Amino acid sequence: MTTGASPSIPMVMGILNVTPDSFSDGGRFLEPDAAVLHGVELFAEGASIIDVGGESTRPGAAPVDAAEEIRRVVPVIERLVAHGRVSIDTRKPEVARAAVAAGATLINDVSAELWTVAADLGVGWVAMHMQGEPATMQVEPTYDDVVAEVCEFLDQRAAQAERAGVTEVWIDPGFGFGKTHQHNLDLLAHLDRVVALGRPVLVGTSRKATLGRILADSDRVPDPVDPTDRLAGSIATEVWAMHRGAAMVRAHDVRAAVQAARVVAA
Ligand code: HH2
Repeated sequence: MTTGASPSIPMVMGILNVTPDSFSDGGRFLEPDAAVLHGVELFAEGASIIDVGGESTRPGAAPVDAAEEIRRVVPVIERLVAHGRVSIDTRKPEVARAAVAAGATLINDVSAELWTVAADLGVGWVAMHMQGEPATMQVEPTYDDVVAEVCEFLDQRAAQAERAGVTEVWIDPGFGFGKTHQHNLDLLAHLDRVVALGRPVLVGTSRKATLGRILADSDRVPDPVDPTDRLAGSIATEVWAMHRGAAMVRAHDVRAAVQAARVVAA
């Protein structure tokens, strides 16, 4: 049974990175067979949608050219769409077009630049907020008022997309994308203001660095807790986000996130 059909149960977007260098699952699903198998598992665990990505956007990640990104994601999407809904996690119009031709129906766009592509292709679009570029975004993120600035940006981009004719527009505050530890916490604390913008909100905190730091403090260890050991922090923040009104969370640990969503809804 999946959570996708009920509007009252928050949805879970399962993460499938077909990359050698993603921060928590890099290299595990680079082979198409392994990627498809994992995607099918995530659907079975209750994911409403699987987000396929061919370029890591972790801080400092090296950019990938469009041809290589397409080579990674298209064979996986073509096979995965038989099992459920697929989104493409990309910043490149060529990759978005190839992914939609392969069957993806949502463009998850961390650059928030591709709304005309989504309008043209007649698919959904996620506008995520990012300050700067992945290569340098964590060098010195600066805001006067992070919550107000992120809200204003997302509201403008969503309105632009709606005017262009995109009928399914999601907004995402972009946890960890050009944000300090405190910026991330401020955005989570005031997530109700993002929800109040009136569009469905997606939140991606899964296994991210801010959690590694909080969990290290809780374990009284000096170094951030390893990404694969951040489940409790991921679920805590996902529950918080769902309770504040997020309609979907983007998660590596789909089974636990789906269970959490059901408990929150109950
Ligand atoms: N986070 C990542 C990638 N894409 N998309 C949205 N909408 N929101 C997010 O928070 C988000 C995202 C980064 O996580 P991951 O895909 O696990 O890592 P990497 O970028 O290293 O592949």
